Amino acid sequence: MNKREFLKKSALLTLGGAAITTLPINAMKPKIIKRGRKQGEEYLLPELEYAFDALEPNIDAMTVEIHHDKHHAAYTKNFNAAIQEAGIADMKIKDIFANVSKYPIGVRNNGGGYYNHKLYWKVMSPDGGGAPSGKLLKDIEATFGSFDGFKEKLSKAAATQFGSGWAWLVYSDGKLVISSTPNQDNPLMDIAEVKGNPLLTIDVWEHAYYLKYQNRRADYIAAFWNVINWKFVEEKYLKSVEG
Ligand code: MN3
Repeated sequence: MNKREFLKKSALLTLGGAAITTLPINAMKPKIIKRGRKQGEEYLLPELEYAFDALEPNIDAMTVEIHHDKHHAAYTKNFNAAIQEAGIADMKIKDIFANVSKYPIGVRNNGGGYYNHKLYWKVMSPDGGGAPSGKLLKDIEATFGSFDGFKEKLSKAAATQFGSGWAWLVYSDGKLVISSTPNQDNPLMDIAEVKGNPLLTIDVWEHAYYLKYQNRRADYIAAFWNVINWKFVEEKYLKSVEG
């Protein structure tokens, strides 16, 4: 060790010693845990990456708070219990979904509830809205005629899903497809009519919009377009295409 390195190391040690009394404010903030779930570990309620009121005025703060902290939390808790009880807690979630018809209905309903909401929070952002770009935009235009045509078709799928459920943009068999599912079903499940990789989803359960929009589901769907995180959807699409 030369003198310069020695001095640098001493300075770091000194800093280390002093750190206890001079913690920067940032160090006090809770960390968002990004690591993947290890086999057999419990599924955790993912932290929201924005504040409850960050999607206002399109989606109101109380709806986001109850939807995340109560509904999504309950699905997560019940999914952990359901896979424990079914003896499949060690399985990967995609393998569970691919065989979901063989398991108790609680696995399907709560597993879907856990996964679908996790994706739903990701496809929204306070900086969202507008239109996608690059390959996704090009392929949407080639598949649905235009971005407006796509918007109309996905909105219609969301508006006409009877009762509770979800509308989807799916990468299915090398193509972009719009679909909808009842309850908490999703395109990764063996029971889905359109199977594939989910890219974008709209929750059309009443709990997703009723406080602000009451029975006006169409108004909620129109507002949803203002918060779509296209950057996230584009990345998910490129990964799906690459396989
Ligand atoms: Mn929901």
